[in-house]
Amino acid sequence: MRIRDLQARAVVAPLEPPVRTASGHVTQAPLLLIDLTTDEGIVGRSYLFGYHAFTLAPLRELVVALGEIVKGNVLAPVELDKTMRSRMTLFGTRGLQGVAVAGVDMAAWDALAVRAGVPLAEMLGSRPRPIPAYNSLGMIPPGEAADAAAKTVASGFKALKVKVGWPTLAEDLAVVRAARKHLGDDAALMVDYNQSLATPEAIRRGRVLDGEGVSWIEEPVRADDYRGAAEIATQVTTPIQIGENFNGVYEMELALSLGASDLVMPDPQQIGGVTGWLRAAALAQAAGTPCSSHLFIEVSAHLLAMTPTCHYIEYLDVAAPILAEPLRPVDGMIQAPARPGIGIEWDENAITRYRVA
Ligand code: SMN
Ligand code: MG
Repeated sequence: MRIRDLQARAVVAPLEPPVRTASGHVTQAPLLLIDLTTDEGIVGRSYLFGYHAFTLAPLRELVVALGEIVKGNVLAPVELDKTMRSRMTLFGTRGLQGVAVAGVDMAAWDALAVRAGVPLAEMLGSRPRPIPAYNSLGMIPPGEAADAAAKTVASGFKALKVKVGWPTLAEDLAVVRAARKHLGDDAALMVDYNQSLATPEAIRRGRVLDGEGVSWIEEPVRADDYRGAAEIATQVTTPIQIGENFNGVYEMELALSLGASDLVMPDPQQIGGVTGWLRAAALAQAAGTPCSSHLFIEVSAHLLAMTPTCHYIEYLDVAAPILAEPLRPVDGMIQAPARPGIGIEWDENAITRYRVA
C-alpha cells in the first residue's frame, strides 16, 4: 500500500477553560488536522497542537511539504520517518520541523492500523487497556483550589495536576494545601511550574513542597536545563517530572543520562510521533523511569498501553471540540477505543466552524 495524498487543515477551536501557566496563557486550541490517504482508499488521521494560532501557517506548510516527499512511498512508518528526517539532516528537526514529521508519522501509523482493522495498541503488540488518568488544570487561584479538587474527585479522577509558579511561595503553598485537603488521601496531587523558576528558587520551593504530599513537581526550570533539573532532583525529595519538551529521543536520552528527572512525560508531537514514542518507551524502560504522556490523549491511550513503565495519561483534551467522539475518562481511567487505528473521527461541522485560512 502506498501513500496517495496528504491534506492538512488548520482550525482554531475553543479551549475551555483556557490554560493559564506561569509562562503564559493558552486561550485557544490551534490544531492542524492531517488526513493521509493511501492508494487503497485507507485514511490515516492525526492532529498537531500549535499552542498559538500563529504557528499554524508555517506548520501547515511543513506538513504539506513532507506530504509531497512521502507521496508514492510505501506506507511503512519507520521508513517514512527515516526518509523525512534524512531530508532535514542539514537543517535539523527541532521545533516545527520535528513536529511536522511527528504529525505525518502518527497519520501513517493510524492508516496502517486501520488497514489491519485493529486498534493502534494492538498493532504495537499490546491492546487497549485502562490507563490511570489525572485531571490536568491550569493555574487555579488559592481561593478556587478547593472547589477544583472537589470537582476532580466527584468526576471520578484519582489524581489532579495544577499549575503553580505564583509570585510567592506562600501562594503556591495555599493552592497545594487547599487542593490536598479536598482531594482526600486516595487521590494524587501533582504541580507544574512550566519552566518558570531559576534553580535556586526551585530548590527553595521544592523543599517546602516536600512535606505537602505532592506526587511530582513538573518542569521547575527551563525545559532544556537538564543540569538544573538534576540539581533540583538531588536537593528535593518530591519526584521531578519533565519531558513534554523533549525534542526527539536523543534529548530524552541526554536528560536521562544526566539524571535530570525522576519521571518522564514525552509529548507525542515533540518526541517524534508513534515511531519516536516506541524508542522513548524503550529508553524509559532501560532507565527504570515511570513514563507518562503529555496531551494528545487519543494516541497516548494506545502508546501508554504498550509502554513498559506506563505511569499516567494526562487528561487535557485540546481536540475534543473537533472530534465526533471525544475520549472520556471512566472512574479516573482512560482506555483507547476498540476501533481500528487511533480512533480519531472528525466532526466536520465543527471543523467548518473553526476552520482558518
Ligand atoms: C501545558 C501547557 C500549556 C498548554 C497545555 C499543557 C502543560 C501540561 O505544560 O503539562 O499540561
Ligand atoms: Mg507541563
